[in-house]
Amino acid sequence: MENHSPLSAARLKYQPKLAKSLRDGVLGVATQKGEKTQSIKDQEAIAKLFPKTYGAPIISFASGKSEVPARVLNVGVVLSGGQAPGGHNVIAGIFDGIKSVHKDSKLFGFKNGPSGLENGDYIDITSEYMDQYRNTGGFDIIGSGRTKLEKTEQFDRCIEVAKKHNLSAIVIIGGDDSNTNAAVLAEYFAQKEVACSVVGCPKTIDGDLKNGHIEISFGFDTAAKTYSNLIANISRDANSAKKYWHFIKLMGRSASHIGLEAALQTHPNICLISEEVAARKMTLKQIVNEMSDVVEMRANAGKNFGVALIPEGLVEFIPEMKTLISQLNDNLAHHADEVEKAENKVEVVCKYIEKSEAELLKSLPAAIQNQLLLDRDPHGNVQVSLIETEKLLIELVKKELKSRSTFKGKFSAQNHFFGYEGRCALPSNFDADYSYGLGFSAAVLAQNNLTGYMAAISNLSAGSEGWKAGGVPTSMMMNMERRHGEDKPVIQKALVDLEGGPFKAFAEKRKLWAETESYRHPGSIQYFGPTEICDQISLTLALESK
Ligand code: FBP
Repeated sequence: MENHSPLSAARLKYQPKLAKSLRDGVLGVATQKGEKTQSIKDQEAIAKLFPKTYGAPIISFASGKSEVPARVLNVGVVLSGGQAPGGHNVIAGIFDGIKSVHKDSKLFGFKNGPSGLENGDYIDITSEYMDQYRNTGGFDIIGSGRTKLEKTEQFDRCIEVAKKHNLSAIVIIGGDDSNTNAAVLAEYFAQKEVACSVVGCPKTIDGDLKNGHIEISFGFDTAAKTYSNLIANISRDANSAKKYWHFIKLMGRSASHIGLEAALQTHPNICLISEEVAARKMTLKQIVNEMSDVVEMRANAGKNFGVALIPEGLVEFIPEMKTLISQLNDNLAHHADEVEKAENKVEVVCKYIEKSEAELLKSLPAAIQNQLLLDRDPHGNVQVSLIETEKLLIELVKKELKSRSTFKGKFSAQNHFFGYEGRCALPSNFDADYSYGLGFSAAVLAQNNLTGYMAAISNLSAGSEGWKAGGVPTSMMMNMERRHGEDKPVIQKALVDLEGGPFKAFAEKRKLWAETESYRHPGSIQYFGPTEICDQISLTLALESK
């Protein structure tokens, strides 16, 4: 216990709250089957690609008795992609679930992501080992990775591993891409008549893996609450010192769910929503002008301070920036050497891209030009998440204000980026309970030999007493999308819905928040104490559930 603080030691003993139907152990769960299902779009194409698993019914769990007799379950688990608070509890839920079926059941923790499964590299998760990780943040119990399981050779290696260890099921804990790959793997196993289920669990702080059946991915709640606390602290600092504007970029990849939730929690003076920027087809200049208008309006009221939230994926949603990035991706691949050697890289690149994009590139600060030209991923693409949008906007707003004869205030700005700070936080009670329930549900799916499903818990705004557990066929969430020049079946990513409750609640208040200091202070996550403080759900989930 020497590495434990009093709080982390107490959290190890926390017993996550389970949906009623799961409380008698896996063998005390009856599975009820719904109607034949279909995918949200492109039904014919997806049915063809998933002949064995397409059309499976939605499964709901009820207190009762499992139809399948008790047996030893050997289950493999994989953590895929970015860390999200609750991952350890999914594993704890699977562990307790399969042990409730048979004490000799075994959990194989495949190490460092999908590559561990493919290579058969695993940790035997024992009771003592599991107990060190209950209710903790992070993915360090087995590690995570971003290897994609998508090629036939990889699937065949997974079959060898499944056979070698006599696996009854593999649980893949991941985001939309990893769950898509889990569904493809499930179909492959079914076609090859491998008696091993493959099921998924919805993970990502980004909150973009949700739909009519999955209300939210685990991890979003804790990450958004962690950032909101930091933002609220900064707001109070800004309102105390009254001398800085704070431009804060928030992780979340493409979607702006994290930014929107943080705005609802903290009431900043400005919050950009990428989906709105795209819908309004805003140029970078327009964004800068609107931000500058708020800075000037506040300066006129004697307030040379404020807080602005910026979603990580913003640049990709600005149509002209998107075009610039795509032209850079194409042209840098062909002229990499020439650009690399050139003293003035921008001049060289501008020879190859369209005039309007060249002008845009030249108008950007030098540091951003460098990020656009130099930071490339292994496929040669610009790494959009590394672009320091918060610094870019500070520079451009500064320039814009300087050009305005009407601006009489001061603009002194600090930049921040919150991302990794929230991904491994101690899971909130919501995430601890929810992810444990997801893991337990995955164990029920495994016991019942159900494959191609995602564990699902719904009615989340009703408190754990009202939670409904079950499984949803992953193929239901799919549509066809163009990826690397090919049509592929993928789970549809959920972006912020501009007609949805959360965005509308924000849009109604943002003018007031811009003008005033209506800053809200949610405080840090509370783990022990009154339910209304410790078990509160995200405002996004509450507003979407209305
Ligand atoms: P997942 O989609 O895998 O859950 O990743 C979430 C995320 O935290 C994004 O918000 C962020 O853009 C990305 O991971 C950062 O990736 P990395 O951990 O590789 O730096």
